[in-house]
Amino acid sequence: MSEEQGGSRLEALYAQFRALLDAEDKEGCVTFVLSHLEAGKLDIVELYEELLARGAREHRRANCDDSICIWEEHVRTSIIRTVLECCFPSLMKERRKRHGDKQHGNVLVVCPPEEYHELGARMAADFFTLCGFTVTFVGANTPQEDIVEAVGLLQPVYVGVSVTSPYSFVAARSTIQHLVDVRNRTGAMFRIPVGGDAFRHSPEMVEKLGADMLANSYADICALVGGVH
Ligand code: B12
Repeated sequence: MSEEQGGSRLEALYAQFRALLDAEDKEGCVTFVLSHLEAGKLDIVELYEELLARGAREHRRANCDDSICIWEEHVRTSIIRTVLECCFPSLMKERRKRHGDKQHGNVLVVCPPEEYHELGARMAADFFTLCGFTVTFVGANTPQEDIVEAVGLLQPVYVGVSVTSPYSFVAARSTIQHLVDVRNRTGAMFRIPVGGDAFRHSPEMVEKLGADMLANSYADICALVGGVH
């Protein structure tokens, strides 16, 4: 299939999924996605990047005049989260197909304290899984002492830090500094990739926060893990 045909196929699928999401039809969303995955009309990465992430970002506010409608965002995020959980068996099947029982090491994915956006972190965690890692997704608003404790216990090769709100940069810097201190003190070799919407307009923050690299897509994650996918 040409790139153009692939693009219009995904546009058509997105339009159908988006209508179900805008109608807050959770069952419809799950059924639509599972049936298309099963029929091979959609793969996991396309689903995450072209349907779910896009659906989260392009939020239609039906019930509020305000520019931000928190309760609607919660409902929409919760539907997307349900779809993600329902796709977990498909994700693991795809990972086994690509990597068999091989393990490329542990990965931890966290959000700094007061960062409540966790959908992107969850998708990044699943992309690491697809690349053959054993992933612990810790999620939103995690105290830095707990992140450090988890690192000591799990001995990860990557500790991914997700930042969506620019307000979280201060907490992210502090968390990353703690991680760098642990790395220097213990001689651990883990790397600290960062990702999330906050870097879209501020890529210079990657270095300012002390992170090792930026990754924002499945392709970026595959590239940073050096072709193990
Ligand atoms: C959903 C949402 C929420 C939900 C989050 C629910 C949840 N459980 O996640 C709720 C309602 C809680 C929320 C709260 C708030 N939100 Co909000 N939210 C959004 C929204 C609509 C979508 C975000 C999202 O899920 N995107 C989809 C994900 C999949 O995309 P992504 O994060 O980019 O992730 C991808 C990559 O970046 C990458 N990635 C992500 N993390 C990582 C990590 C690693 C290690 C790697 C390798 C890769 C990676 O992988 C993903 C897949 O490709 C955006 C609007 C928008 N257009 O983005 C606003 C938005 C982010 N929110 C915003 C704001 C302001 C807030 C609030 C302050 C609102 C308020 N007044 O309370 C609070 C902040 C709470 C806090 N302290 O964190 C602003 C931020 C802008 C800014 N300059 O500050 C936005 C942009 C809306 C806007 N236009 O104003 N929000």
